[in-house]
Amino acid sequence: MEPLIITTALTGAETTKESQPNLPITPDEQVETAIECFKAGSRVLHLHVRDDEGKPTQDLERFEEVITKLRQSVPEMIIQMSTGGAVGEPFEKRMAPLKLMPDMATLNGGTLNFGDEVFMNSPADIEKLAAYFQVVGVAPEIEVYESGMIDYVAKLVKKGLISHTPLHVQFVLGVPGGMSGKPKNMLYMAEHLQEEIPSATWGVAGIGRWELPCAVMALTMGGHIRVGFEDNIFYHKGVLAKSNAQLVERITKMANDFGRPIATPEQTREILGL
Ligand code: KMH
Ligand code: ZN
Repeated sequence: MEPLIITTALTGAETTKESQPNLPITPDEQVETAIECFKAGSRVLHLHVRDDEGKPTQDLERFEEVITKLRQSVPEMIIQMSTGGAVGEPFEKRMAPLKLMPDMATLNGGTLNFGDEVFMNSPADIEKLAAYFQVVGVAPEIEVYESGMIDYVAKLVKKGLISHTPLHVQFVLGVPGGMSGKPKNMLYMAEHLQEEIPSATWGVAGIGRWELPCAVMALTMGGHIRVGFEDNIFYHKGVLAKSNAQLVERITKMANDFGRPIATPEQTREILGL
């Protein structure tokens, strides 16, 4: 079976220390978490950063500080910076981290209601960001929250606005306002992606209670898996996870039991075309 890539979304923009006391927010906490998660089998780090007050920021200096420390401490981990940021962040600020040449960065495939807010990704902004990815030569990971976003991204691929191959697409399922992580939704998303962008690879980030059901589906379907406190803070219903690494360890154990190998750093780069 295709080796499994586990991505850790360690911090995010929405999760608070109040809700999850073990949320890594300082650069040192983020580096320590990255080391633990790499050891537990994770190969990609989906990175948001926080300011000194713990608030989400797209500040370039903070990203640079973290990426520099990560490259020293865990050089084989693939760093994927967020261009999504927090809801309401100006688009220019969201684009800025690409200047730091991470291995990858996210490219969100459309606008959706995000809880009580609206996560804006206008066609003009998406196309501008897609063009910027090509200029700087960073690999995008496409974030899609419902199936229509796959159709839209496929159009950008056909127009040549997105050219990285194989294109890696993350199904983010369970955001209040987006598609949920029901098995039939996952089957549909995977089939639809295969029809529209046959060469694409995919992973799933199940939000909240959808994290584990989506992971189990992806494990058997040959997709990749994202876990971490950006998406889900619990280990079991009502029981907080002790760390991001604990969530990674569970997926690694499931994969081992199931007989699906964990991707090595080299295999991860090959699968993602890095
Ligand atoms: N924080 C969410 C509004 C991304 O990283 O590209 C968007 C997000 C997506 O987290
Ligand atoms: Zn994110």
